[in-house]
Amino acid sequence: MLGILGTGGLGVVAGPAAVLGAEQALQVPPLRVPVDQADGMQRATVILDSYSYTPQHLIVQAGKPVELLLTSITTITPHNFVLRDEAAGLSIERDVSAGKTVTVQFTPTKPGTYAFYCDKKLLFLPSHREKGMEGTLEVR
Ligand SMILES: [Cu+2]
Repeated sequence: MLGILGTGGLGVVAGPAAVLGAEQALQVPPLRVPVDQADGMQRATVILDSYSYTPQHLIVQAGKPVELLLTSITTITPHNFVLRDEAAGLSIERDVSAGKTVTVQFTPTKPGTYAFYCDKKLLFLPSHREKGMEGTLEVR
């Protein structure tokens, strides 16, 4: 009796555990953007690829300046970085050509969770955002 229960339990645990492992391998944890002691800037590099931002989730502190180095690692496809929230005073739209690095600076003042994304698209095709090129800026 005990033997049968034990085997059943193992079977149930093995399935979900294997699936979890596969998901975790694809995820990059949120980045708490560090404050540069030299100039007080919250500075991070964000890699742009087709069709992703890495890290995809950034955590910053309100009231302190942020500098993002947007680095494209594509060879042809141009991307951009759009972060817009009128109520929070955020209005950023910057093109990042293939293989280039562009710097954006802003100071978030209002805590909240904001989406950033790439709105590039070719005629009739879905936008890069629709292909998953989207990320989260969390302001605390
Ligand atoms: Cu794009």
